[in-house]
Amino acid sequence: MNINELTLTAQAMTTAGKGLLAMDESNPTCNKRFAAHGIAQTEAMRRAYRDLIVGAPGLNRSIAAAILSDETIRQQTLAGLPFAQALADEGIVAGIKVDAGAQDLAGHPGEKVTEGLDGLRQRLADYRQLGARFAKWRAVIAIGAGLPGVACIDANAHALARYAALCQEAGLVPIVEPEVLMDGDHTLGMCERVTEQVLHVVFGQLQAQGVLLEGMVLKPNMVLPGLAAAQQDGIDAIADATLRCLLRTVPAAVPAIAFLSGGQSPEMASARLNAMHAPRRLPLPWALTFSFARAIQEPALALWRGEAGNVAAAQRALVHRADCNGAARRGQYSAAMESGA
Ligand code: 5MM
Repeated sequence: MNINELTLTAQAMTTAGKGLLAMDESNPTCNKRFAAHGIAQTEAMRRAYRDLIVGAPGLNRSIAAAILSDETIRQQTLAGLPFAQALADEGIVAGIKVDAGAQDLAGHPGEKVTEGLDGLRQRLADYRQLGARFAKWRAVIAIGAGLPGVACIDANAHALARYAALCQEAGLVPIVEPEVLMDGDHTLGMCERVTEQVLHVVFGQLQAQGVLLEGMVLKPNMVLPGLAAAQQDGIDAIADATLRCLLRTVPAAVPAIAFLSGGQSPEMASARLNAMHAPRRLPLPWALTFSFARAIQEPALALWRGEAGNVAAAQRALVHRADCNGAARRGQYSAAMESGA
């Protein structure tokens, strides 16, 4: 393990004032998003869309790193550059989603375990050759009647830790993403309890597998009430619950925490991240930033609709959302940034 390289990469990915852009949707997920906007679900259109993103002028002002999918890291931009190279040329660190998706957990209805460890050592070596400097693996944890169970949390935490150790062996910084889903009518308090339990188990497994905390990034959910919860708590309650949960569970040696957006509206994701940087909540032991997919991409995708004539407008919308989140990371976001966007 090259400790120096891992530490420097983790710091570069989460450098001050910037965050990560998740553009690693698998083909089925990307196609689903395209279908919602009437966009053709083809490899050429996925390439054109990722070209729009990577070529957006000013993207590197607020984006330090971008997560690619297997298809994209093997493609070239429309100008003929490998996507990882095009990102590197803009000073954006390229990474790769390496999990093989969440499958039903045997014997545990309603629960999933993320697969993809078989052959991972070789795939990581290949991705490094293709220009990746970090990787990402997402586990999903559902809240429901009797859920999550211990078996689901343990299985996912164990897989995350084994993935992370393999990444560091290969010289790639692992993004460890245990996502507690927003689906359901659970309370903010329930999400806090489950997220705390999950993170305790995840960090126990990371320690057991010998993962270097200084050379990883945590990508958790914010602590939120369920989408169908009767009480939708305010921004300050969410910021307090999220920070209380993270302060209880995430060691200070971890350099950065980069939230997923998980289905929040773009504006709410920015506002909640911003609230966590209010002066009265500082200082925090780790950098606290974003690794959003939908909360950065959705407005741009809706504008693009697969039309070449809409590319410039979509790029402006994308960079606007990135800049809003860059500002939120500094505690400088306000609703006024949205007017005239
Ligand atoms: C939770 O999903 C990740 C963050 O995205 P949001 O900010 O939209 O919540 C995201 O990186 C996700 O893991 C990728 O889109 C890949 O998803 P699939 O399910 O296609 O592997």
